[in-house]
Amino acid sequence: MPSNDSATGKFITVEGGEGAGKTSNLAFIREFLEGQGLEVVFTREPGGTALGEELRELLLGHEHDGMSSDAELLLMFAARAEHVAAVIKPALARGAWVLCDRFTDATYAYQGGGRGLDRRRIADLEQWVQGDLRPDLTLLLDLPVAQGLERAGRRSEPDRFEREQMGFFERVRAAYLGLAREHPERMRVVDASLALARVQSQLAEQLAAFCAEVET
Ligand code: Z5A
Repeated sequence: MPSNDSATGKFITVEGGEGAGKTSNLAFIREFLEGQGLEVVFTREPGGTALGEELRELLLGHEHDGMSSDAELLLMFAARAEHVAAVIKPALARGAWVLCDRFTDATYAYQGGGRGLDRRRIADLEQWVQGDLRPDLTLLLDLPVAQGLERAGRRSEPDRFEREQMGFFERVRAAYLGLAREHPERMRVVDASLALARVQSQLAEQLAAFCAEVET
């Protein structure tokens, strides 16, 4: 199992494309972990710090609609650098578990897959900003793009990413599934196309297996 060099806590990330149901399931995951008696630090990307939340507004808002893909990538990692240093590493070091709504897999999927940026650049930034820090468990909520867009369409005003076209989201999904094949030791694909109760039973199963593995 991948681990965080000096850390004692565990780092869990949740990923997925448009309308995959991260928001609908994060509270469930958090409650599951807290039910195991764990201290859980719940956070998100981009964001998670005062600086990160400001960068999130720049990244998701429409004030800079024409931002270059390179600027977008670097802003994601600027937010991440602050988040890793100020929140994630300190929490893991004191033994807390960190539950993060998106992390670097999202950069590989959206900036790498979606925007077509060279993944070696992403890998260089990942190494620079994170060192050896990688998630211990990543739950990937996967569903067909059309179904996710249909679900997301029921919500309010689309952000800068949500305005992208079908092809963009197909590339994002393909990149996520490629990452899951590349990292079977930490990534678990959950079928998010099913009814919420069935999605949550898959999540509970994966979390129980992970907690059991950590205990041994
Ligand atoms: N981004 C990036 O490009 N690079 C990076 O490195 C990072 C992020 C870290 C913000 O992410 C954007 O940042 C994101 C990628 C980019 N852009 N996009 N798009 P975010 O996570 O904050 O935003 P989001 O992807 O739009 O997630 P969300 O708002 O949390 O939505 P969701 O989690 O995908 O879905 P939901 O709100 O839980 O559910 C959507 C609807 O479906 C809702 O009405 C639910 O009631 C319904 N739903 C959920 N599950 C079900 C089931 N099982 N059945 C039926 N209906 C369901």
